[in-house]
Amino acid sequence: MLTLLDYGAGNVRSVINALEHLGETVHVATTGADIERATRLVFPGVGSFGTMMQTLHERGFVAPLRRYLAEDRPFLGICLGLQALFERSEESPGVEGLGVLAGNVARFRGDLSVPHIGWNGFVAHQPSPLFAELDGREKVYFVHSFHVVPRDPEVVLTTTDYGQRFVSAVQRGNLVATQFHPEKSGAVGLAILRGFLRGAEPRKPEHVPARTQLAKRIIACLDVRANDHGDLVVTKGDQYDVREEGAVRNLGKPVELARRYYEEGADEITFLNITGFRHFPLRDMPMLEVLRQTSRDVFVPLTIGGGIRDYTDEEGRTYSALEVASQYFRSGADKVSIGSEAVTAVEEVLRNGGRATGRSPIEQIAHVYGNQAVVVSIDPRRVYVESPEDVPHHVLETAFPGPRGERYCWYECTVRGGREGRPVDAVTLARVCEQLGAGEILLNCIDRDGTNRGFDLELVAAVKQAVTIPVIASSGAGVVEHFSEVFAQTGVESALAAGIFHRQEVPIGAVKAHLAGSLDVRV
Ligand code: 1PR
Repeated sequence: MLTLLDYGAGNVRSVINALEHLGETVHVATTGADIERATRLVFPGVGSFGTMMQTLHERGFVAPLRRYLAEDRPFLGICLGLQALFERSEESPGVEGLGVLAGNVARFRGDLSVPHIGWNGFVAHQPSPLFAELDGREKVYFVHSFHVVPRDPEVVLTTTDYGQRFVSAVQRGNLVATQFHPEKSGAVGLAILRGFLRGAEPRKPEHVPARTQLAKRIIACLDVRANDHGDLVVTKGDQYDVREEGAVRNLGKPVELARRYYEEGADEITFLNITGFRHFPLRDMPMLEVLRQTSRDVFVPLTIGGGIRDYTDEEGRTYSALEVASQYFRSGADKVSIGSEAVTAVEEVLRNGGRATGRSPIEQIAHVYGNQAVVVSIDPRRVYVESPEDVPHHVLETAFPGPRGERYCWYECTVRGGREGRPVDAVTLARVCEQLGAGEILLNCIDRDGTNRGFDLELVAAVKQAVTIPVIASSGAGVVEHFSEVFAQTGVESALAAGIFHRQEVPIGAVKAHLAGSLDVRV
């Protein structure tokens, strides 16, 4: 019996989807006895080490899990399901892990963007059933801030380079566990899962890279809303105006387009529920259904944004932003993206003399689901000024002077889909959101959105320099050179586009082929 251990945090749905896609029937363990009965056990995990261990104890999973592993029955741990096997983690000092493997879990150190998010390679150190169909050149999807440090070198299955070399999978007998997410690693990940499920003949891939490299990610973004007939459509604005001759532009159906982008090689897919600020998303059930359907056969990370905020309905029932996010995760999202509420939270921190309140959606969602699950989406607009002293904001000297020859500008954050400007600049917003626990910044730009004029490199560079979390450059991509330009000139980890992909002007494959000469990409 294939059993999945669900301790209630994060997106286990995508692991179940991947296993079902491979023809398996998955039993979800709800008691220790379910673990006893398992013949193959999969333990995926996201969130924080401490919360995970606490829940494992509360549900009575710890002793049966230790027994299962002591008997060397087939086990696949994923992400925190790998880290749980060790004695302790720097993430949650004082909390004991399962201690099945000797060693601990450490945070990435050094001058690196953390979390380590994206597609990286692996160096195989021993034969494994997981490698049955691989040749060693593949890339797999990672998202984590901590990595395991085993004391016994014999258990090391793979290593990966990210600033330093770290252990990215372990194996001992029938126990195998990966830091990467096979369920989010496209066809390669499905092949890895198949190797485990079939108990394939252990094999070592023929290609052993000298070192591995994190790929630059290309993200396809789908702005979704109901059109005037009430159908949920993918739309696209020009500088956020999605209407053409009065009607909402309709560029296709969300699930179909997402599938197309997956097949064309998108490294990640983002859905933005762009009227989420108006309509409460838990009422907007079609959006949850879009996620459910997409995650059934799209095996790359899915991010969803729009309407993540506290809400009170007509009957006076209150929903927290965390509950909204939880619904999104349960429906298949790997990350949520917060727009307007991030601006509100930062304004509150600034009013509070720079001190966090602990109440913001960013803090609450990051606490439960981990920083890597929280993206902050910024919608800034350029405002020109004569001199840096004119405004109390982060001001840049620009190579593109304003209409009256102004040589300086700042980027005003907006809320409600660009409808309302707020007195916070994008650089400050990104910095404070990082402090609050955001794991990634999705940096749009209203001036460039839909223009095909290229990313606003000045904005992207300023935000990238201000934070250590990964930054996604967005808005304005028109030709493949815009991608190489933004990677070369700003150092961002990923770039997002919408219009050129929807209109099939520039296929994702063409972007990757163009980048492949000079940068590492997943092909
Ligand atoms: O404020 O938490 O409810 O989130 C709302 C989300 O919806 C925000 O992330 C906000 O960016 C997004 N949004 C709101 N209104 C619009 C609109 O277009 N009217 N879309 C909107 C934002 C920008 C990008 C776009 C890139 C690339 N669209 O998503 O995909 O600019 O486009 P391009 O390659 O065609 O230039 P909340």
